[in-house]
Order: sequence, then structure tokens, then C-alpha cells
Amino acid sequence: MDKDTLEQTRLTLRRFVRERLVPLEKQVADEDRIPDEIRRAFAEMGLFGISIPEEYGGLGLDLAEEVELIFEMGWTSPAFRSMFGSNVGIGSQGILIDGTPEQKQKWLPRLASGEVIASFALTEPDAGSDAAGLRTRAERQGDHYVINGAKRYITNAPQAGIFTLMARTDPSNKGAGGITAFIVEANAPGLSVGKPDKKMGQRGAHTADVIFDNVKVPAENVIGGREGQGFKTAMKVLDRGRLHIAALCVGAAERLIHESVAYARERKQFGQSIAEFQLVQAMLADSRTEAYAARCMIREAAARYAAGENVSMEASCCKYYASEMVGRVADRAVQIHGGAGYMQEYAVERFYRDVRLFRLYEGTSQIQQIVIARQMLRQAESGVEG
Ligand code: COS
Repeated sequence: MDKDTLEQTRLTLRRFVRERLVPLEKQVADEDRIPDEIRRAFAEMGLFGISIPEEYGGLGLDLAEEVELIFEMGWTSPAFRSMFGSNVGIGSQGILIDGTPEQKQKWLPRLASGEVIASFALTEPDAGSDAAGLRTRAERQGDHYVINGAKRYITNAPQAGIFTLMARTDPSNKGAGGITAFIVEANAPGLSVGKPDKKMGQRGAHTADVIFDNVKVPAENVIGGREGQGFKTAMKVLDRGRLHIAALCVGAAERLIHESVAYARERKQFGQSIAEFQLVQAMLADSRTEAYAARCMIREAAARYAAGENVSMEASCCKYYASEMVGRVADRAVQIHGGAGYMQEYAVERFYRDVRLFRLYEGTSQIQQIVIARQMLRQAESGVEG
């Protein structure tokens, strides 16, 4: 996309977020549901297809451009972004990065338009951080596979039309090499979705278990057509997803800072607005500094990703730093609000709970630390300067 069009798109989204979505935040949290007209508006703006190439009907943004839009989306409840987020990121990218031309042709246009929601099914009851230990089994029988197992906390599962599913095709290989990625249609007989989970926050976005009971999937639905590649596909998807989530954290931090500054200016104690107090100013300054640092590092890593570099380590640095950063910013925002920050009528109370998830999904902070340190040690071993 050319620079001017991107800037126009960003400003349109910024207006939409502030004028249409922010006033709906409380309703979405209370009803645990995003209104249908918002889904239609997202589709009209092309948001389901942000990352999908134009030849498949998407906006065709590269990751450096995508993060600029996601910074804007972070300003409002994360549940809104979640509605199209899995089509932009973890649900679609497996097909986009490693899929066959036929798979791309069949699914990407429908994902770009928002007609079909794609969900990423990796995590299991006994395989979270240890993703390579997953146990869902896909057994080849003639021209199809039979899938049995269970996935857990799957974002958008209740709305999904397809799942990009990681399952074990080689039971003799208990590690990453035995895993294959599939496209599984949600209406396949034997596939069932559990009740939406009761979460701490992010109401309006839904996660659920997905159960596979002898689900038959045609062999042509193996992503990329090759067995044993599924774990790598999932890791590539997550490299990209981690930068996307990091950008969302920056957007949320900006909103929390905005709420903090507004409250500090208006709230009076000891005869003056609390914004005059240097201990409050210190909290504001720390939040601004950290949000700015996160924004800069994400822009740098996303530009390198868009240029074709491997930024697996930097993506983890960004996700780790930005998700921890927004946790601190949310904590300070509540502190600046004082007792009011603990009350549901203030947005910071809800954001405080919503942003907690960012340190957990798409890899916990501890997993990001492991990815970063392993890469540092690998570089040292091969004599590469950091
Ligand atoms: N891109 C491409 N390939 C990658 C990769 C990446 N980013 N990361 C790992 N791989 C490859 C490795 O190169 C290795 O391939 P070879 O066997 O050919 O050498 C293979 O994948 C296995 O990698 P590794 O040995 O590092 O796997 P581990 O089991 O040690 O797991 C972690 C690595 C812990 C980093 C991984 O399991 C992980 O990211 N866990 C968190 C999962 C997660 O984020 N879950 C959230 C669910 S989505 S909401």
C-alpha cells in the first residue's frame, strides 16, 4: 500500500475506534458480545484481510504497515481486535506462509472478506508452553486423515468456520517433527466446540475447547501438502503473531496513559490537580517512556520482518517487553486513579484485567525469554556478534 493510502486508512480507523468503538466498550463487556453491525463495519473497512494479499481480496499490508493499524486498534477493548485478529494473524498465516496455491485460492478470499473466521488450534489441556508435546492424533486412512483429541482455550472457536489445526501424524516421533498442520472445517462431523470459557477479562472475545471425535479430513487439507512440517508452520505463525500482539499492547498503553493524564488533570487533592504532584508525574513519565520504547522496537523489528529478515528473537523481545510494559502501565493507571481505579465505571479497571492476557497467550513471558536466550547462545556458538 502506498504511504498516503496507509495514512488515510490509519486515520479512518483511528476515528472509527474513538467515535464508534470506545462508546460501545461497556456494552460489549456487559453483554459479552460484539454487535453485528461492528462485524459488518470491520468487513467493509477490509480489516479481516489486513495481511492477506490483494490478489485474494485483502488489503495486502506488510507487517510494518499492519502494526501501524494495530497500534490504533489497541486504543479500545481488545475484544474488538480479536474479532478479525485471527483472520489477520494466527488463523490465516499458516495457510498464507506454508499453504499450497489451491489452499490459498480456496480459503484466503473468504478469510479476507470476513465471511469465514479462522481459528488457530495448537494448545491442548496438557500442551501449552510445551507445544511440541501435543497429543491430538491424525491418522492417515487412504485419501483422508482421522483426527482425535482436544484443543483448549481456542480463540474465536465458537465463531470459527475453519481451524488451522496442529496434530500428530507420526506417533513414533513424540517431538516437533511428528506434527502436521491441517485445515479443518468447523462443520466436519465429529467436531464439537465447548461452551465459551469464563475469562478474567476481554469479554466479547471468546475462547473454548474444541473436541475432535473421529473427524475425517481430506489429505488435500494438509497445509503445504507435507507431513511433519506443522510445528514449524506454527512457530512461523507465532513469530509474526507476537509482533502483532506487541503492537496491540502499545495501543492499550496509549489509551491507559490518556486516561491517566485526563484523570490526573481533573482530580483535585490538597487544593490542586494531582497532575501537579511530581510523584504522579513520575508515573506518567515512566509510562510514556516505556510505551515509546516499545513502539520503536516494534517498528524496527516489523520493518526487518517485512524486508524478509528472520526476526524470531526480536519478535519475542517485542512481545516480552510490550506485554510486560502494558502490565506496568495499567498498574500505574489504576494507581493514579486511586480508589476510582478499582471501580468498574472507570475504563482502567477493565483494561487492567484485559491486558493481563497479553503476558500469557501467543507464548508466556517466560517462553519469550527462552526463545531470546536460546538464540543468543546459538549466535555465540556460531561466532555471530549480537
Ligand atoms: N520458525 C521456524 N522454525 C522454528 C521456529 C521458528 N520461529 N522455532 C523453532 N523452529 C523449528 C526448529 O528449528 C526445530 O526444527 P529442527 O528440528 O528441524 O531443527 C523445530 O522447530 C523444533 O524447535 P525447538 O527444538 O526449538 O522446539 P521446542 O520443543 O524446544 O519448543 C518453544 C520451542 C518452547 C519455543 C515452543 O514450543 C513455543 O514457542 N512454545 C510456546 C507455544 C505458544 O506460544 N503457545 C501459545 C499458543 S497460541 S495462543
